[in-house]
Amino acid sequence: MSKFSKGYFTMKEADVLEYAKDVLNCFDFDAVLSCKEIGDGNLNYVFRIADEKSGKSIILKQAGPCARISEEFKVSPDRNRIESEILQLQYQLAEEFVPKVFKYDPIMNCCIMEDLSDHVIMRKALMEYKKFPLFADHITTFMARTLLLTSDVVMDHKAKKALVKNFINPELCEITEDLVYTEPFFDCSRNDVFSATREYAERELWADETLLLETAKLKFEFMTNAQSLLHGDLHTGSIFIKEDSTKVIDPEFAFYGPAGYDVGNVIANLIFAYEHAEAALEDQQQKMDYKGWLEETIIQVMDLFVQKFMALWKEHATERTSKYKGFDNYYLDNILRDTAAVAGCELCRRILGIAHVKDITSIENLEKRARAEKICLSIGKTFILQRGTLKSGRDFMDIVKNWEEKIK
Ligand code: SR1
Ligand code: MG
Repeated sequence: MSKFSKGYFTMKEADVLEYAKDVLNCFDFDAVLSCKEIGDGNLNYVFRIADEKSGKSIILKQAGPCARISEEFKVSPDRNRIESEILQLQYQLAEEFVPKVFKYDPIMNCCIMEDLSDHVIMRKALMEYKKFPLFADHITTFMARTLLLTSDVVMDHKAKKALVKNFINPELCEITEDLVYTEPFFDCSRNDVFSATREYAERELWADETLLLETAKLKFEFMTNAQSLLHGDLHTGSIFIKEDSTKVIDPEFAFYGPAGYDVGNVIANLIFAYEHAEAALEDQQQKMDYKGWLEETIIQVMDLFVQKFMALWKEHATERTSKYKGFDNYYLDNILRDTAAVAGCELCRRILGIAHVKDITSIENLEKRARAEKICLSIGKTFILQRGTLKSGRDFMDIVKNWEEKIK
């Protein structure tokens, strides 16, 4: 009996090599295998196993008993089942944009998937000022398909409820409820606030009762609106990209929630890249050019999402009442409202909460970092408070540009 069938333990590189030889039948008998842990996320361990001889390589991702970022977060390794299953489901819905899963191992809580080493993590690439002209088109196809085709508008309602049940993800949802909707909006001990930003946060966010009330409403919507099967953590660190290809990875936060959660995360994280370029680029021409591309991308993400979602609706809606005149616009309006709100929460929580983003923390000039943080917080607050009025990509960008003008 192999040590891998006796019971779960967290693997080191040497164990993964042994696992590849003993359990996986995907390499030649004379393969010359090497293994490296390459994960840099907050939760899991990611190993790349490569055969020097054939050039073949795969990824093994294992969930540990707690989060990498802090042992305080005890999260069941069953999240690896959720991740493997949703990757397979998303592959059926949007094959071009999802890595292929080869195997899920419920004992070792790991899954084996396609190696995407010819792609790079999008956040890193954006911080190197790379452009991806196909990104807006790719990500909007992925989101429109995965969000609409898993909803009650299209699915048989009993089949959809079975998916809701299968993707109940209480521990990972609790992380989002705490880290996104609660802790950034008060002086929580787990927050990690840059000293030059603290006073601004106290005055503009924590003391603003109108804002706090809105965040409470949003938290309850997140917890109760089982609208679509979400990716649940769709930031630029969850996207592998190259010029002609976009792959969405790391859906372990998947569950049935408000569709705007995914769209809002994409928008907020593009804004982090935008503010990174604003603060870090010295060359004015390069800054204008790169921010111009990001602006166009943000606008396209919003507007293409709307177009594709509505086109898919026409083609796939099955629920009788969803075809009543005006219901499609009502439904989309709610998603746009949630998109703005979630983008707002994400902008605030990555500045004040425990899990930051490198786009902002890597800004070396501390005054510029403080300005970038205040801009993100102000955009975030405005998105939350004005969420009912943002209907197009231009509406989002007007707010971004307005705050850049105001905060010097
Ligand atoms: C404890 S996990 C912290 C953050 O990392 C993940 O990527 C999610 O964004 C989560 O909120
Ligand atoms: Mg992740």
